[in-house]
Amino acid sequence: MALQAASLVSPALSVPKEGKSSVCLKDSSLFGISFSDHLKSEFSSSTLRCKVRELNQQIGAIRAQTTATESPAVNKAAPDGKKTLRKGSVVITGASSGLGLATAKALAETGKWHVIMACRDFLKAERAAKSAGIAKENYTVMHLDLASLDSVRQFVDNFRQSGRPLDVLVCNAAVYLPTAKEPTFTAEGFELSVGTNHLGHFLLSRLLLEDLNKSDYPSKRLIIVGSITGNTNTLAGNVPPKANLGDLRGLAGGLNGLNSSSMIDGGEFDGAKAYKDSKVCNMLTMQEFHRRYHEETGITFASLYPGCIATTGLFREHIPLFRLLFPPFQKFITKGYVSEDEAGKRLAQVVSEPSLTKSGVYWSWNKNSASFENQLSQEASDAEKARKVWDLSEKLVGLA
Ligand code: NDP
Ligand code: PMR
Repeated sequence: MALQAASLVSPALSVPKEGKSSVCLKDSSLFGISFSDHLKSEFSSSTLRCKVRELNQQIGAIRAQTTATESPAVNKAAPDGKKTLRKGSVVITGASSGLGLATAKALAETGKWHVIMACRDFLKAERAAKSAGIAKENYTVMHLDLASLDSVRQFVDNFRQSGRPLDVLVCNAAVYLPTAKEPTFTAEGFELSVGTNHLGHFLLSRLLLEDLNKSDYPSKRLIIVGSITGNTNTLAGNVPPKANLGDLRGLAGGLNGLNSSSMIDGGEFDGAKAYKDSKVCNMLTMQEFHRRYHEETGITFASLYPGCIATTGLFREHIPLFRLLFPPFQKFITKGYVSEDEAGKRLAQVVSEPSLTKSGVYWSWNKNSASFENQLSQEASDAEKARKVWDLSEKLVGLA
């Protein structure tokens, strides 16, 4: 059924049968349209964005000083004599739009969670929270730019100063740059997609593990959002360019595009592949965390594919025609589409459902929206590769 989709698009785009290699899809010819006309002029807006970010950082630091008082997870002296659980405290990265925002909303609505929205654009996040109708007492916005390791460390300091406990961390933010002809880089000079989606989150979660460990909440969790497109054991994961970390030579060289490739496998830059590779790193990192820390800390480590949320900002850099056709394609052809609301409820389950406490698991949902433990591809479940990615990432983010 899904294969019929191929006939809707240009002959340059041929869909491979599972497990078989195929003609390489050049992103520049997706739907038969040249992307160059659609590339945005980044320059004029970037200076302005820098200034806004500086401002955001300052506001973030001030905000974090509005200290919240820590209370034990179980309040023994509730007025009616019953034991009550305090509000859970969850950090969600990239909660200013899409899945992160929908998850923040779903959790805040229960009245059982305080959501720390860890976002690179303070004002956007505030506006998003307001327009989603999240009540003021249920969220705090704190500045975090995952494309800067200094910002990650600053966020951790600010969070600690806020005095809030950390019960659940959700690594959700991501960038996807399918039309980029040349790589762009994080503050430390890592290719932007892997630098943001993987390395920024790697440092954040490594540092915050200590805080999670201190929490007295009954179920502590670290969740890293994965995706079907990083899993080559699926049809979606076989749409070229396919994820492939190779022998990690580019990662070992620092992904800087100077004395090393900007791609993990050492190949030519390809923005769509870089995103998929970053998702493989996300799923490998979750499992490596599980192997290293689950037994000792009792923390649940999990990943998930929430469904295809074809309407989110993730596709903002894609050509307009893709953005127009992608939602109906996913709704009517692949039937993999989910709304932002539904996807938010799914991730909220992984945050809070007592039935989803199993660690080391990659969750997915079936047609009836029931969760199940899914199989990762061979590469995304390769323990040896996970260990190597962990060791190399430690060096790049300055932990080793
Ligand atoms: P969105 O673009 O709507 O959300 C991504 C969020 O990440 C935004 O809030 C964005 O901030 C934030 N972000 C980007 N760069 C940074 C940065 N440097 N520092 C801090 N935050 C940053 O996309 P989605 O909601 O779709 O994506 C959320 C997650 O879901 C991602 O991990 C993605 O891989 C995953 N996913 C998405 C699927 C889909 O079909 N959409 C399918 C499978 C997985 P800002 O608002 O400022 O741009
Ligand atoms: Mg894909 C069951 C089939 C299925 C599913 C669930 C997805 C999800 N996709 C499927 C099939 C196909 N896609 C087929 C047959 C094609 C060829 C026509 C196709 C194409 C396609 C493109 C060009 N799909 C895409 C793109 C993107 O640019 C998206 C991407 O790879 O982002 C990294 C994407 C996606 N398809 C999905 C999902 C969930 C995505 C996007 C998001 C992600 O992984 O985060």
